[in-house]
This record gives sequence, structure tokens and C-alpha cells, in this order.
Amino acid sequence: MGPADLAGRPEHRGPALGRGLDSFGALAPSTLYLAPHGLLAGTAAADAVAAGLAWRIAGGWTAASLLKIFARKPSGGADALVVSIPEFSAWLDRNDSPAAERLRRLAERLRAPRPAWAGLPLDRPHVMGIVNVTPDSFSDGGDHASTAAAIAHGLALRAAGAAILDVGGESTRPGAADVSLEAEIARVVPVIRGLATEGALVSVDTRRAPVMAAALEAGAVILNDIEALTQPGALALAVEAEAPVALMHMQGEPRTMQADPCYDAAALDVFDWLEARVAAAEAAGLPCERILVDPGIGFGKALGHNLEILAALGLYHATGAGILLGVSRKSFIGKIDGSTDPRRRLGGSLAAALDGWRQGAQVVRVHDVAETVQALAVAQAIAGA
Ligand code: 7PJ
Repeated sequence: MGPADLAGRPEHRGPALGRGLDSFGALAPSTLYLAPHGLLAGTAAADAVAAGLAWRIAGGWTAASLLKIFARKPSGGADALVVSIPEFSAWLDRNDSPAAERLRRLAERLRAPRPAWAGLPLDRPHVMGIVNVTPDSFSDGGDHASTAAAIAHGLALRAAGAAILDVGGESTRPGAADVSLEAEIARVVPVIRGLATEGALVSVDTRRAPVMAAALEAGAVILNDIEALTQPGALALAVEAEAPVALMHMQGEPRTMQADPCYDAAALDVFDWLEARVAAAEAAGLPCERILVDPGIGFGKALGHNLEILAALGLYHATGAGILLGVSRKSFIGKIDGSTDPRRRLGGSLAAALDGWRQGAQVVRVHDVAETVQALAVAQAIAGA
């Protein structure tokens, strides 16, 4: 089959390589987004970067041999243009339009090496192990038996290779019952104290400032907030404590978020929102180096939204922050393969976590730590051979 036949096949009629940069360059800057594309890892990344054919992303293990430029359409959705690194660089060199300025700034943030976060070097991936202290996981949180069970579970996850233990006392499943402030604190504090005493690096998964304060007091170091420090007092507390944070995107609130999630262009809308939260944090005195952003898979997103976001995950490097990804056992996996029991979603969880790794996400939040650590080790070993 010759090139002419290939060109005529529908699957080869993707975005035109290169052509169109000038037309994108005439668009309003705020409608443009830049994602790493044509991703390479390990020795393939090193080879392509050395040859001037790829950019290393966030100073990490992935390199982009292509870039995907998204342009929002006024009617909703987005157009995309795929360009090679050499042609994009050459185009930037001879353009100073507002659009080129925006793309230059996004490119700088995509590429900038990330300093360590919570003491963890971000030039390699880390696993955050989930320690739920909710009634549906360890009997009723707050009593001695459930505290001891949660601590034992956390220590087992650490032994299996979790760099961070994420302790949460509020179920955010759609339709979950409200937990009082006192109950949430009573659940998480003894578990955090127990884990921190054993030397674990602990994050607290909470939305409420008083819980954050109690958690830090008990030895937690990281604030992981599914509402991205938007509740009263949360941002000020993070600034005051100089805590490393994870800021997650959610549309709506847990009780109703899955009713009818709606976006113009999901991956880009989430980018704008996360970028604005990073800017708000920086303005309040919490520097970008202390932030991981998280697109919040499953939080106010239909299957199509989740997949669009996962496919373009590398976009979020252009916020300038590190990326945290939570896909473990989530219902989007069940919507793909029909699995209804979350414990039967290990294969899908590993596939999504590995794809996050491929796209350079520095932290993955998982239930199955041993399996994820092994999958990452094997993927890294092959990429490095
Ligand atoms: C996430 C989270 C997530 C971050 C939960 C579940 C629901 N925190 N807390 N990202 N999910 N940062 O684990 O399924 O995806 S609770």
C-alpha cells in the first residue's frame, strides 16, 4: 500500500501536521491551550531530546515529540492542531503575536523542572495510598478498632511502597451522608497521629479548614482538598502552615455532581479552573512549587468528560504545578467494561495509572499500592532499557 492509499484512509486524516499554525496564531490568546503529544519515556525520551526533536516535560521522565494545540470554538468544543517540536519552535521564534505569547508562556510552564514537593523529588513518580476511615470501610470511624485497623492498613500500604498515606474521614461518593465536623476530626486525627508517629508522610483528604488544622496538629504534612481550598479559611490555613497541597477540580458538589455534568470543552474548562486556583493560591502566598493540581476524575464528569481529560492529562503541566491523578477503582472504569464491584477494577485502575505515568503525572492516588508500584517499576524498567 502506497502513501496515497494511506492518506485516503479516514484514520489518517487527523489534524494536519504543521499547517495551520499561522491561522491558530491569529486567534484570541485565551482560546488557546498547549498539550504535550507524541509522548516518549526513558531512553526514547532522552534520545529524542538530545536530537532536538522533543521537549522534556516538567523536568521529568516524559518527553513530547509533538504538541497538540487546542483552540476553543465559539460554539463549544475545540479544534486541535498537531505540530512537531522543531516547527513549533521555529514558529515561536518568528512570531510575537498575543497568541504566540500565550503559547510561549504555556510552553515554558510545560517544560520547567519541578522542585521537590513535600520533600518528594518530582522527577520520578510516587504512589499515594488511600486510607479511608469512613463507616463503609472500617466499621465506624472514630472507635478504637477502626482506628487500629486504619493504622495497620496505612502501614501495610507504606511497606508496599506508598510514599504518601492519604487519610480521609468523609465519603464523597455521590449521595453519601453528611459527616459532622466533630465526627470527621474524631475519625482522622488518631489515624494520622498513629501513622505520623511511625514516620509516614501523611496527607489529609478533607474540604474543611478545622479538619485541616486538627490534621496538621496531629502530624499530617499535606492538605489534599477535593474543593481546592475554596471553603472558608482553608487557603489562609494552608498559607499560614506552609503546607504542600493538592488542589482538585470538581463540578458541583458530591451529592448532585453526577446528575448532569456539563462543559464547553471538559479538558480545557478544567484547565482554566485549575489555573485560576493556582493563581489564587499564589496571590494568597502559597507558591506554585507547593501545589499539585488534580483534574478530579469522576467528580462532576460523565464518561466522555473523564476520557477527554485523561487523554489530554499532559495539558495540566502547563499550570506550572505538578499533577496528581486519582483513577483507582473509579466508576468510569465500570462504565467502560461493565464492572460493578469497585474491587474488580484493578486492571482498569492500573491501565489508567500507567497512562498517567506515560503523560508525566508525578503522583497517583491508589487503593492497590503493591500492584501499582509493581506496574510502575516494570514500565520504568522497560522504558529505561
Ligand atoms: C480523589 C481524592 C481524587 C484527590 C477522592 C475516590 C473518591 N483526592 N479523594 N483526587 N478521590 N486529590 O477515591 O474514589 O481523585 S475520594
